[in-house]
Order: sequence, then C-alpha cells, then structure tokens
Amino acid sequence: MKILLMGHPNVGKSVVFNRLTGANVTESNYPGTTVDYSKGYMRLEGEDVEVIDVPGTFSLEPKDKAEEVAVKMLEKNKKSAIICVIDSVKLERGLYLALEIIEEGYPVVIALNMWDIAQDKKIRIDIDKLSSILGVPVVPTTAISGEGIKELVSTIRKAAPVEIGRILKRSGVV
Ligand SMILES: Nc1nc2c(ncn2[C@@H]2O[C@H](COP(=O)(O)OP(=O)(O)OP(=O)(O)O)[C@@H](O)[C@H]2O)c(=O)[nH]1
Ligand SMILES: [Mg+2]
Repeated sequence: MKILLMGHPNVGKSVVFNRLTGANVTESNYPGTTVDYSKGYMRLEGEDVEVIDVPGTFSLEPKDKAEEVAVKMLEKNKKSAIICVIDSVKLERGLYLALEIIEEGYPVVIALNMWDIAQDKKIRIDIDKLSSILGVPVVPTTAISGEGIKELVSTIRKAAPVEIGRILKRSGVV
C-alpha cells in the first residue's frame, strides 16, 4: 500500500507530508521532467508505508508539466490510498478534483486543511454531512499546528473505493 497526497497547489500538501513522514524524506525528479516531488515513509499500524507528495494539480486533465506528472503518478499507483488535501476556505473549488479521484475508484480520505483559517473566517462546514454525501472520510486539519493529523492517520485504513450506487441509495435518491 502507498499513500498519495494530492490537491490543488498551495493547500498545505507538503506540510501534511512532513507531519506524516517526519525526517526520512527523499527529493526526486520525476523521470524525464524537471518536476520535483518528495517521497517518505510513515508508520501505519506497525507497517512502513510509502507516502508521496504529489505535485499540485487542479484536475485530472493536465494543463502543464507538473499536472501531467501528478496525473501519471495517480495512474501508476492504482493500489494507493489518496489523501485529498483541500483548502477549507475554498471547499467548493477543491471538491472538483476530489470527486474526479473518487470517481476513478481510488480509496480517498479528504483532509480539510487550513481549518484554522476557516474557523477565523467563521466558515461553517458540516463535516459529517459532507462525508456522508461523498461516501469518504473527511477530517479537518491544521497542518501547521498538527491539529487533526492523528485523526487523519487513523482514518486512512477506513478509506475504501466508493460505490456511487450505494451512496444514492443511502441518501434516498433511488
Ligand atoms: N494557516 C495555515 N497555514 C497552512 C496550513 N497548512 C499549510 N499552511 C501554509 O500554507 C502554505 C502552503 O503550504 P504547502 O505545504 O507548501 O502547500 P502545498 O500544497 O505543498 O503547495 P505546492 O507544493 O506549491 O502545491 C505554507 O505557507 C504553509 O505554511 C494550515 O493548516 N493553516
Ligand atoms: Mg508542496
């Protein structure tokens, strides 16, 4: 099992990555490009699990080299769990990519990062409702202080591919 950290640019992926992996990190160039990414390991229930800090991307339809690398990394790691990092202040914008990844059938956990800023701005987000609509775990995080990271880690194992049909049934649509 591998864990891929994905999300828009500047949402806090690398701070989350550092929280998860600590110091044992290697910087690499994606083969054939000048796009950098980091790779590390985290301890998950007694197992060493590889974590990749994927370059920021707005969608799975790449618009530049870094986005191309992000999409390639996702496609090459079909067996991975994805932590989708979203800026809580820009929830609507961030959900698009998360939905694309969920639709591709990857097990996803959403980290609603920058939670501290959302609180300051009095932005109210119903975590449980969001989680039940999307069918994936949602965890509020403030990566710079470390708040929510423990909960994020303990939720990763709960990530499972979403059956859209099940969500429709559960929410009473069909
Ligand atoms: N207030 C606040 N700032 C944060 C939080 N997480 C990250 N930041 C800050 O947000 C900025 C971007 O964080 P990065 O971790 O570099 O973001 P990234 O997603 O890796 O960005 P790219 O690699 O450029 O795509 C930095 O200045 C962080 O210190 C958070 O939860 N709260
Ligand atoms: Mg980064």
